[in-house]
Amino acid sequence: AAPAVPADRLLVTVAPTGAETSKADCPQLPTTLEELVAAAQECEAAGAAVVHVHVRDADHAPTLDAGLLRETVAALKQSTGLVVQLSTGGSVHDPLEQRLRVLDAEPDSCSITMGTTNFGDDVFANPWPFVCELYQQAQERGVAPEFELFDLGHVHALGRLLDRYGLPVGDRVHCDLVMGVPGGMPGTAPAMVAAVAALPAQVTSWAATGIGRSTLPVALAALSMGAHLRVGMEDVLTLRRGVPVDSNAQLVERAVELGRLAQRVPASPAEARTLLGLPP
Ligand code: KMH
Ligand code: ZN
Repeated sequence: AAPAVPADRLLVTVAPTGAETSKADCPQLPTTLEELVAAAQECEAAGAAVVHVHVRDADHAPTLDAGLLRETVAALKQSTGLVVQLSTGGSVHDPLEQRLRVLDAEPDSCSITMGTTNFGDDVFANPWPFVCELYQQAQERGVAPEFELFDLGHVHALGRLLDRYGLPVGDRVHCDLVMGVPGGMPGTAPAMVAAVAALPAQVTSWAATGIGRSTLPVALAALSMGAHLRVGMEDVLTLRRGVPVDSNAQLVERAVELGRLAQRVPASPAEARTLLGLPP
């Protein structure tokens, strides 16, 4: 049997940048490689174990440039112990073909969103054949998926995917409920309970993320259900109404503090690797 991680461990994933916020609107958003590495190091020191990465170009615009992705994975691996998870979601404007090629950068982990969802005024496209292709490529390359579930339909689709194609390498199934996206499931405790009740039996661990004002309610509900947390400036830019986030580390520190109150201990990167079925 795979080694167990103690039940009190809290996996904190940080999503420091995302693809939606502009540098002009939020100068403290880490968009250069130097800023990203510094943010990742601070977040690791604060208790994060996984970094979910979107890359920006020289103009601070989201990009899936293959060279930049590779350089970013290498820099994060060299300068932190964090599990490096590349986003395959990219931005709502990225073509599916380019999103598949993210895996060429050889991350430890990749996000896989389990279906199409309205995303504010945009559409975040994840057609079923694309999801199947991305999952099979992750299996072939030994990349640990994190399944992003924006809606109850995505939860059901995860079961269909695992039934059809089997388990990820490492036999661990980790997913993240992304709640409060305008177009997805709301960031509420009842929605979380419904989604968790519908998780397929193969799921071995789950986290939750609340976007914007649902950040704290979702974090508190997730902790009350013994789950893990994803936090970061991809998901929220204020600490509370009218108070901007200064750094991603602030959000990690808050997650760790909430976890401490719930008698949880931050998972180390080594424990995160075990949770995700990655080799030590
Ligand atoms: N930027 C969103 C359209 C992911 O990283 O996989 C999608 C997203 C999900 O952020
Ligand atoms: Zn993302």
